Amino acid sequence: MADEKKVLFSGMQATGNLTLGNYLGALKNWVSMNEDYECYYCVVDEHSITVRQNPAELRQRARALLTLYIAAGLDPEKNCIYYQSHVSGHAELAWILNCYTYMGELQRMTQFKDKSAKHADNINAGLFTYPVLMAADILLFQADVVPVGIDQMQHLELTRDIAQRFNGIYGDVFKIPEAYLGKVGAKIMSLQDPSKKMSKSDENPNASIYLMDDPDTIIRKFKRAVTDSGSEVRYSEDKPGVSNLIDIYRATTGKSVEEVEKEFDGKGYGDFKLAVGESVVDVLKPLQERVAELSKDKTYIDSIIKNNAERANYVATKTLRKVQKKVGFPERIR
Ligand code: ATP
Ligand code: LTN
Repeated sequence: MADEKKVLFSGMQATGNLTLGNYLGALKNWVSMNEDYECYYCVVDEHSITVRQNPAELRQRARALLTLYIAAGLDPEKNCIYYQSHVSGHAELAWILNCYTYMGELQRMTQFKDKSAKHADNINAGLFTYPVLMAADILLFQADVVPVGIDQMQHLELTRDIAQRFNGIYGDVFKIPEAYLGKVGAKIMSLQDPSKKMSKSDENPNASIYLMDDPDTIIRKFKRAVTDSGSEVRYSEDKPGVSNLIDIYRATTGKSVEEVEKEFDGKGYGDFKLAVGESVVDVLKPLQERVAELSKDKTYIDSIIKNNAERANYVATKTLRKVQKKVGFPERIR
């Protein structure tokens, strides 16, 4: 990896089943950007335990997610793909940054408000400081760019504020990261309620396309997708259901809004929904096949996990030691 490349960092939680929203809003962009950056793709298992998890399931999901990163086209020889929990610098830096983040800032985070409403019986301190751990993830690697979906923009703004505050006190320690939003697909909406984002934690399985759904299920879910009054396939604010399906179709086929509208001119919603479903099957089928193939190669995946954790640890420790020195922790005696 050439030294002059800019750094890209991103991550996903190993909670629930990944959706088409995760793929089109994040993973797909990671793949399209990865040649131009020095990339770190993290499975953020430490973030996952802010919501109660079944340990065996979390372990299995974390591995499946790491495998999915590779299956999606991220080459683990060229990109650093690893588990957050294997690099202790994440938690260590998060602790330090907690002391440079205000309660008021964290109280404003909409994800915290949403998740505390959803998990009212377990509003733990980790859920509250979740964005600080995310800031630590990003700043530890001196990332220039962070590709995410729209829902993570507020966390990214906070990351920048924390970094600027820290730099203001101690000099230039952290690179100030920029968010990267894809042109299409940065916010895929629920198929059952187009005012809500498609989410892996939605209780209604028909609201989301899961990346591992089989073709029949995918087609069925699109057929059942909520559309709007009228019968025209047109992109507009008063047609949120149809517009969401157009966005999905654009993201899977690369077509423009005009091309899509023209293609379905004079045709009804039925034809359109079927075409969207088929385009999603075309994207997900090869991905699923590759996941199945890769999952069989335990030795290969294990070697990726080991080597990449070492590489990530090396880079993370460099930033961590610098920060520890700045805040006044005693030097290590060698
Ligand atoms: P949950 O719904 O359980 O909160 P999530 O689906 O938001 O989880 P994350 O692991 O938090 O999943 O997100 C991983 C990445 O996918 C993030 O970059 C996020 O912005 C993106 N993402 C999630 N949902 C969507 C969506 N509906 N449209 C576009 N991008 C999305
Ligand atoms: N908070 C993100 C996941 C996440 C992340 C990160 C994304 C954790 N650390 C660092 C980008 C960079 C989420 O919930 N989607």
